[in-house]
Amino acid sequence: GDPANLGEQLNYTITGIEPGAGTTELARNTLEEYENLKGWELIESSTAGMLSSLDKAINNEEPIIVTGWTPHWMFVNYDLKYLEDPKGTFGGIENINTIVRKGFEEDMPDAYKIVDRFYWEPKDMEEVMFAAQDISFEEAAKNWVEKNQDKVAEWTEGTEKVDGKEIELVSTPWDTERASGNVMKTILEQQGYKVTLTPVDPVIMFQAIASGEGDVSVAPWLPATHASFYEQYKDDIIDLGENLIGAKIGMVVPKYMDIDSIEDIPP
Ligand code: PBE
Repeated sequence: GDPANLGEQLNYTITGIEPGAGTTELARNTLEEYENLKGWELIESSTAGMLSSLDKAINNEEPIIVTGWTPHWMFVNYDLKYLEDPKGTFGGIENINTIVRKGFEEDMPDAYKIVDRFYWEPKDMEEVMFAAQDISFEEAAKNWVEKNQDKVAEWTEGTEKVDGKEIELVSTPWDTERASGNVMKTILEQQGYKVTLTPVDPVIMFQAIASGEGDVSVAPWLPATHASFYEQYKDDIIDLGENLIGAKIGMVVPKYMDIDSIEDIPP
């Protein structure tokens, strides 16, 4: 289609996700930072809503601009592209980090060692996420852990099994984190811990670890996606660094659209 009419065709809207997502905050900043987006509006709804709008647009070969991220099956099921982001408002390559509450190392040194060593690749996370399209995340995570006992053995090496010690694992509700949360839960359970996995909004996740209500999270997206939440709580949490490198967020469009950059979106 003719990019000049894009604004009218899309009613000057970008299809967003949950208000509490880091992606949403960065998308709001993006709309402020790019001069050409001054008249555009971010429609905040839900991931499911965004995906159904995307599916509908693609079935009708209509234009659509969504906020999207990787890893995600949307890039497997559809021909999509990230819009270039010359101002870098969505960050670059993202990591997913592990954070723990202060005192966790002293209270549970063995569990601390395990979560500190936990590191996997986007393809591992994708394996769990894609399997979970047909089975539950719990089952998909258990299968992954079973298949990867060599990796798990490296993470648990030299630690002792416990008998029902409780761990509060805090996560977020997206598929990426349902995958990592259930994998970590399965690993810790295998070591004898009793694990509660609670998905909450990103800001609540940081707050829970900072207040000590939560013990561990493997869900923070950094350095950009959750930067403002991280800044707010960084003095009250322990950051154990990346558990995955190579995530990404941004504005995403079907490949058949004639724009390649956020700056190509007509005002
Ligand atoms: N996400 C998936 C989340 C984190 C994981 C990119 C949609 C967000 O806070 O934006």
